[in-house]
Amino acid sequence: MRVLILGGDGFCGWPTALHLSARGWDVTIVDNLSRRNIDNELEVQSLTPIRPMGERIAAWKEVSGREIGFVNMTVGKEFDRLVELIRTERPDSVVHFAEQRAAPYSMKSARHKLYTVDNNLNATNHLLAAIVESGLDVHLAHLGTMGVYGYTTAGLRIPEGYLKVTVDTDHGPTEQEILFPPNPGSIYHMTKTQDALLFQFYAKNDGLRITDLHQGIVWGAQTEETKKDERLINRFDYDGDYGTVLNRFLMQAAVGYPLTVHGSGGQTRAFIHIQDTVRCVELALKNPPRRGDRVKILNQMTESRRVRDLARMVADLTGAEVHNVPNPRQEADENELVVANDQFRDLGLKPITLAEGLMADVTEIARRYADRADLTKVPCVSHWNAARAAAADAPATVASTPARKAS
Ligand code: USQ
Repeated sequence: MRVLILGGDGFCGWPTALHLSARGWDVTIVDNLSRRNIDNELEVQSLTPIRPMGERIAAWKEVSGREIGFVNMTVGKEFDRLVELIRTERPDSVVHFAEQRAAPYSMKSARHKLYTVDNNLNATNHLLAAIVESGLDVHLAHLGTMGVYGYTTAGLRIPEGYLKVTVDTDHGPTEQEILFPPNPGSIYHMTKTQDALLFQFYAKNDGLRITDLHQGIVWGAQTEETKKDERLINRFDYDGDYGTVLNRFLMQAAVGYPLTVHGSGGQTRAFIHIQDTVRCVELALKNPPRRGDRVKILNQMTESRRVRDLARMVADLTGAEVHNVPNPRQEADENELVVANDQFRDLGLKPITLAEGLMADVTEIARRYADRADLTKVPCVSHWNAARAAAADAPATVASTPARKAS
């Protein structure tokens, strides 16, 4: 089976490429290395020493005996090359990670908003149009986000993409299934809600086979394959733009930085370990929709947690201090989040849940590379609007949780 991994140099893309290659897939990575360029722009590096793409691929060949191809291409800008690549490679599937994925980065300035919309929507539309143009029957699996649903429970278990509604018609009430109403909380999340409409259109108009994976917040750093050799190590973001909440807390604990809980920490979010991310992508590729099916939407998460509870777990594990800082984001202080993930469970996923051993693993990696950390990059300085920026300048009004001494 052949697969193109668009965005295969990133935090989810690289371990997915290795996971599929290890299971016998013929993998080609397509990436323009934009994530590394953003590191240069932000003047911060992955905590872990990721290697250049050529070295990564050579190390994988040495370790596994397997080849991975690499094409340097901007998916949303080089349409003719993309069509040619699909025609030449004739992949069974394409996995689409080639989008700017950080909400805070997308909200930094007008320029970052424009870049995120331009990059993400063009990548998705070019890819869909290129698959149609190639004339081949290629399954597309896209990495979407739980954030398309917003984080309001509305008293229901968030379904997998489609919502049953009853509509009053001239013939009385009738039942329909509609796309779950989008409710994005950042420009980045908004691009994923727009992707969903592109998918609906191309599935209906061109019969494309599409799977959209609505993923929660990924935590952890390593998978079975990235652990095999230091040259295969995955990236680990800890900065205020790209670092995600649990990995940031574990890293902060490792370097003695008080855990940065935004506001009350009552925000509930969905989580998944990076090892489960790669398993889910494999399961999705092995179970594609049939031609003519509607877009298949799966919730790719394994558990929901409140931010302050995560901070408490990390503090209990490591003795870290917890600080409540003004929230730079425009988001609800408190929310419930109950999510259906029956499809992956039915496909056989045995979810990894937050366990001390795995959290300790991440802390151990953070400790190992602590001297690479630039602590000035830890605070989140990207504000959702002017009022949030002004609040950040004002003296903090939210009290800190009493400090615990490091053991
Ligand atoms: N938060 C803190 N302290 C921090 C960092 C974050 O309290 O130091 C809070 C945020 O305010 C937010 C929550 O933690 O309430 C999650 O923030 P995050 O940075 O971990 O995640 P988010 O910005 O939502 O985005 C991440 C990925 C994105 C993915 C999304 C899945 O960057 O690519 O789509 O998680 S989800 O959140 O389920 O939509």
